[in-house]
Amino acid sequence: MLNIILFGPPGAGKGTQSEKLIERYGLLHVSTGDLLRSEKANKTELGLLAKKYIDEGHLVPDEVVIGMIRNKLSGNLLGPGYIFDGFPRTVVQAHELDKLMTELGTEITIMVSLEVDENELVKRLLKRGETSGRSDDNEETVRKRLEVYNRETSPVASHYSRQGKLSVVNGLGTVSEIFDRICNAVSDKLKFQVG
Ligand code: B4P
Repeated sequence: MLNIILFGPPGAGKGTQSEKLIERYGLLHVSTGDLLRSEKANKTELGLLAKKYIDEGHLVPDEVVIGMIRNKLSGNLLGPGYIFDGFPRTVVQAHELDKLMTELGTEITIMVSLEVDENELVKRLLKRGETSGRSDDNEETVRKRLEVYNRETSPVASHYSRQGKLSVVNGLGTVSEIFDRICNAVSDKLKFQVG
């Protein structure tokens, strides 16, 4: 199986690149942002709980997100692999994901971390906010999300670096340029594994 974590700050292009990676590798998409937004839109108990965290730019509590991931993965045991988009976002979530992968008899192949500077991130998210209707795409919430990312999420990269799985990719450029960089990182990793 090929299991990719697409990592990076809000607006780095995780959702954008996930769509292309799914097409290329036939992976199953697991986006905690999309799952939470769908719960929110359906006004489920979980969605109502998540709403206040998302609208303020905070992370949804680990136990909620982990429960949601376990539900999503159960019953999908076999397949070409997964692309994790926006998950894990804390070191606790990373440990849980590693445990879950072991339970499924597989492991994370690579973490691709998209690097984009803060000015560009803010610009992209405010631009998306003009049309997305997303409650968290406004300047105040975007700044908060970046602060939360730097404090709570960025340490997750060191977790996978210690496992020799981190690959840092420049996230500036056109969508297809960045996609080519990601595919090169994935094939280098696969070559290395086979060799
Ligand atoms: P997410 O939905 O994961 O959203 P994101 O970080 O905003 O976006 P992404 O990086 O995918 O950006 P995109 O490709 O769309 O999270 C939303 C919220 O949900 C979080 O703040 C949190 O509250 C909660 N949450 C989610 N997962 C959680 C977890 N595991 N634990 C706890 N809470 C969790 O790109 C952004 C924009 O840039 C788009 O408009 C795109 O068109 C543009 N763009 C992309 N690539 C570009 C390029 N190369 N050049 C120019 N523009 C580009």
